[in-house]
Amino acid sequence: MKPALTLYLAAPRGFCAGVDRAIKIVEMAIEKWGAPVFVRHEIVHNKFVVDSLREKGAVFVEELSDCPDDRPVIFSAHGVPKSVPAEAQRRNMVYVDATCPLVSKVHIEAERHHADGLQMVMIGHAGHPEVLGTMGQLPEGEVLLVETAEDVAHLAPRDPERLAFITQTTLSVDDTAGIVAALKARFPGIVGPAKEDICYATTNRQAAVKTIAPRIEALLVIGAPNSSNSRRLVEVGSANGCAYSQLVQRATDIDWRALDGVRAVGVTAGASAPEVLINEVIDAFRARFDLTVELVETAREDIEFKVPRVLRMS
Ligand code: 0CM
Ligand code: SF4
Repeated sequence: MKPALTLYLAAPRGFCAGVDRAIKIVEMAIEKWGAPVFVRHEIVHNKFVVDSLREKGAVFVEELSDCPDDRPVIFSAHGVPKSVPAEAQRRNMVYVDATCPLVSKVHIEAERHHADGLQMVMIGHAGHPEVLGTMGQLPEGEVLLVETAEDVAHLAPRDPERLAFITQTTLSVDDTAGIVAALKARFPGIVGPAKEDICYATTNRQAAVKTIAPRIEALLVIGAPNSSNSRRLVEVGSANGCAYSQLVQRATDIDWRALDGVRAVGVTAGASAPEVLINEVIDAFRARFDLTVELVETAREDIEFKVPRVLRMS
């Protein structure tokens, strides 16, 4: 006799429109130009996705200097500093930018504020490729980074009256609200978006976790350790009362002993985690438990982004 367990499956979960588009860009580029097609940085932060594309002919590198001049190169969904396409142009390379349009939107915001003479404060995680890409839209020193509300006290802007803020797209909605409040308290004239620049997919996936958190004893988030939005989902689980909130890359990562005696578990997936891995996790639960799967849908997503024109032409 298998023990009974209810699995609350969050919706939305998994792939967002930006990830879907970025993966399509790599697949279509390989179709158009043949292998190898180079990709600067993991196209999205998921080993399974990267491995499958590698099998089709993608070569993943960290820097443009690792690419030959005569093969196409794709820039990852997280965005790149301005210097990267500039260098590709200088080398006469064929390149396709798979930056998510919602990240590009933040790049444009930063440029607009800069043109208005404002210095920027970016809320984000130091070293994350999206942060490097967004900060790299403006000259050195024009974007000051804050990671926490405490960092706000240490900011030394050129002119405290001439500031704007932008954010990484994959932050915790609740933590960011606290940092924005600290910025507004110290710099009442700071200009910014209505709330922050967190994308719809990040917002919706966090809201779904908040809804299932009171019903579950454990939460599993399918995603990679370098995926910011996935790690934020684990934190949202813990912050909303889930004592065991864990990131797993796939079913083989599940610590079954930690789930001993648990009768209600939540499952979600970061924006870069493919549905096959979610199904794999559900199947692993079905093998061990008398399983009931309950879908908890807190939003519907029908947003789609077009691939760049160069790939739409046959
Ligand atoms: O930014 P993050 O680390 O969450 O990236 P990801 O590849 O896991 O998710 C999709 C995106 C973007 C931008
Ligand atoms: Fe775009 Fe958001 Fe998806 Fe990142 S998580 S690719 S910003 S939709």
